[in-house]
Amino acid sequence: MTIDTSQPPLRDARQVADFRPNLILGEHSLCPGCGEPVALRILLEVLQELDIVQRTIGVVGHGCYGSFVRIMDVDVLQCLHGRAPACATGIKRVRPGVAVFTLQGDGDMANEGLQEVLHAAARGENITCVMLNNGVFGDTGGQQTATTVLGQRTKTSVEGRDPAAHGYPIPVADLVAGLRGVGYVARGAVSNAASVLQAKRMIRRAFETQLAGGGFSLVEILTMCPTGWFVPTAEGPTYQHDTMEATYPLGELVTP
Ligand SMILES: Cc1ncc(C[n+]2csc(CCOP(=O)(O)OP(=O)(O)O)c2C)c(N)n1
Ligand code: SF4
Ligand SMILES: [Mg+2]
Repeated sequence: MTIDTSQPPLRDARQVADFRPNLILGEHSLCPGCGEPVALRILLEVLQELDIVQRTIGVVGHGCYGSFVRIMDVDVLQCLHGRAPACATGIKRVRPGVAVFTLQGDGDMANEGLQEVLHAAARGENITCVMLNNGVFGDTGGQQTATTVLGQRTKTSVEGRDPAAHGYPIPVADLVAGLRGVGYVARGAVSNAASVLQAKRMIRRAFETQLAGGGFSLVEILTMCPTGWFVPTAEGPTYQHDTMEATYPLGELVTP
């Protein structure tokens, strides 16, 4: 067989467009099939579309997403586990003219710092918190978190989460939605194209709420973690839909 060298190699030929937003400076190092880079992408796209990149400060917690601080072209700081809403509060009060967001996981927000997000919400702090909920401490090997759904297998609940032994999952968005002083709360997902678009709209509304001085906003985003869920990479979205989305319905819980 002769090789037609006038054609680009297959890998280049399939590259129909540059899909990487220019606020992402390099390759991420997360697992194939991870939902967190998708969430990062839509978050950064919203900042660009609202034209607030130059006046935004992010506060990032600790989890697999923590490595994004190296590749995102936005001013960010990383704080102690779970403390991002408190750090964001301080930044916003000192610099009320900037948009301030947190980027945390379920382990960071719901286990290590649940009080931080609840108090920030109850104070009506004019900040936006984003929680990436995969139901595991992904970064440390896939242990159970407060949001692990019943029956879900994790490194520390290998037979599946059992309420008698492990208690019930904590629905963070619902807790926050029950507090006065809250401007916008929503739960989205990134398991298919439609949910990615919906989650992006939610992030945009959360930032719009903050820019309008509308008080605390939270977007919980369900993200695939095939590694921590013990499922093949390609089955991550289906697993997420069948398990997590059944426990955590998607939609807006509080709107301005
Ligand atoms: C005080 C403290 N608690 C726990 C840890 C370990 N730790 C670091 S990252 C992490 C996982 C965080 O999980 P999550 O926020 O859900 O992020 P994911 O990795 O799932 O994206 C844990 C438990 C630590 N380093 N220090
Ligand atoms: S362990 Fe899970 S959350 Fe962490 S990078 Fe891998 S798939 Fe993503
Ligand atoms: Mg997690």
